[in-house]
Amino acid sequence: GRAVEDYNWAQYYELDDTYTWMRNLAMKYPQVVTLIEGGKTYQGRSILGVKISKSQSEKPGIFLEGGIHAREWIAPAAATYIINQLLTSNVNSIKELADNYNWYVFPHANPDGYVYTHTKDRMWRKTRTPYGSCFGADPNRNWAFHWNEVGASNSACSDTYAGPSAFSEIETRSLSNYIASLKGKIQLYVSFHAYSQYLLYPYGHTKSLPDNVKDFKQVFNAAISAISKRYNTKYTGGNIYDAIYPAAGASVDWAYGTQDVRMSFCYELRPSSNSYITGFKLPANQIVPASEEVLDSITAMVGEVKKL
Ligand code: ING
Ligand code: ZN
Repeated sequence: GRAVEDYNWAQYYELDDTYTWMRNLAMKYPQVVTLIEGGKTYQGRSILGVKISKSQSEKPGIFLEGGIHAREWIAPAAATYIINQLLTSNVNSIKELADNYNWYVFPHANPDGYVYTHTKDRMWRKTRTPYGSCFGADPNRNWAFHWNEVGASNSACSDTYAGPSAFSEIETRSLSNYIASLKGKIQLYVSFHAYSQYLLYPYGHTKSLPDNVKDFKQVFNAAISAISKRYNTKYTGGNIYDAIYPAAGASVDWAYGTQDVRMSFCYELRPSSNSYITGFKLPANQIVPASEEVLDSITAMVGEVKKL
């Protein structure tokens, strides 16, 4: 096995390398890191996560989901960066995040898809469940909340295929069961995607705004202000339906709409949509700055949620 020290954020990793790193973390920090199998994949892989908890006392939980779309490689990289910072940083604000919250971090919500982007097709987005002559449902259109009402496809060959039914994919079904098992413990749910530099909040299935939209706007403002401080990176956004496009069956909507998770956000990470960089192929030398600024943003987000 590779030593924890050999893993870094100067490159993108294959699934097994990151899983080895996570397993090694659990061995290196046995009092703090618990390895979680949050779910399974069609091809039999684990959806591996870590719980980071610095004491047994009851604390609010923060759930981070990365990699639900296979080709958005910066998403799992940012998630692992945050895991590492929570465990090793000497910065006071980050130490406080680690001390005062229980963290549930799943860098790879779609492992089969991620492996496929390394072996066959760099631009793959979906799961790898066979559907006739095509493969995969969009795991961010498959959650059981206003499933398939809008912004999803009924064609198995489409990149936004909703699947034959809500939670048809074992990935979303099993991970959602794990999340449901945490019911009442999650204060904030964050989903990492790419790209466009947007911060989004519910809903995706309707133009109607969540009842606590005032709180969402307050936290949103703090979060996008913080994300620009370090490198002047501009994020915009708002409610999913208006800020990007109608899209039903997303994880953030399900968490907010069915799990009493009152704060649920999605980051569309670097690059911006008008960048010269090809969207999903963010150069590896931007993993660190993109992750630093999103951790700045989450720090501000958590601080603002605390004030509500
Ligand atoms: N964008 C997201 C997508 O699933 C999104 C946008 C986020 C929709 C949250 C609904 C909820 O289409 C990318 N790039 O995947
Ligand atoms: Zn995505």
